[in-house]
Amino acid sequence: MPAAGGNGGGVRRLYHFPLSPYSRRVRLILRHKGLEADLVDPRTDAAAMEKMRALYPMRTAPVLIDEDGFVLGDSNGIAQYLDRVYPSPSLWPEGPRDIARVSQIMALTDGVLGNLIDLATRYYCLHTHDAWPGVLAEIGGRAQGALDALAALVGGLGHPTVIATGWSIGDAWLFTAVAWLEGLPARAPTFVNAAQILSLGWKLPLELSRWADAHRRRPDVVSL
Ligand SMILES: N[C@@H](CCC(=O)N[C@@H](CS)C(=O)NCC(=O)O)C(=O)O
Repeated sequence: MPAAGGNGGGVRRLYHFPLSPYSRRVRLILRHKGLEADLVDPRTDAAAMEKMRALYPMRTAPVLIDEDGFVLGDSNGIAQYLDRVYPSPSLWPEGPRDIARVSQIMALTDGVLGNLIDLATRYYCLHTHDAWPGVLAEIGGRAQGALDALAALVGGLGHPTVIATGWSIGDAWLFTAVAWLEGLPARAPTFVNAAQILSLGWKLPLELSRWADAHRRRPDVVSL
């Protein structure tokens, strides 16, 4: 959709939360494609937060305003848009087997993040309700199931990246999620959302941290 009250044209802008995996994966894609963007952190600017929320009805970060004025929310939507409008270099693999693997990793990763974030932030005010243990078991259990499935997937790869030929969008999705989950304990003393996410009782499989080890020193990752 064309930007309503966008950035006036010319400058690509990304509303982002610097440490959020959803925002970090979009920054990785922009970097991969050599696209510059003016980064706006709405958590440090109430007016920017209002503006971002007005631009995308789901009221979440990231939101991209591209140079042409098109406005997109949701990291998946932004990724699809960027890959079609700026196709080279692509982060998507070729071939059904690799496309299937990458797509599944992206869906499982989003399942983990969405379920944990929903429980620990958006619905956390219900945690004293009688029904909460059942909801936590089901929705948290799905997140744990997705984490375990991701661990099994990367455990059986036989190469450091999700597809044999190198870094893909599947790696960007999974790496930023693993790094974010690993970073929660350090943030918990000063960031209540992190403490609440940790309180849900999930466990990050060791295989996922081991898998991430191979990618921590990538220049694009380091510069995030
Ligand atoms: N499906 C969205 C999820 C984005 C999302 O949940 N972003 C979080 C940051 S981690 C957010 O904006 N939370 C603020 C809120 O929900 O009010 C995406 O892929 O971009």
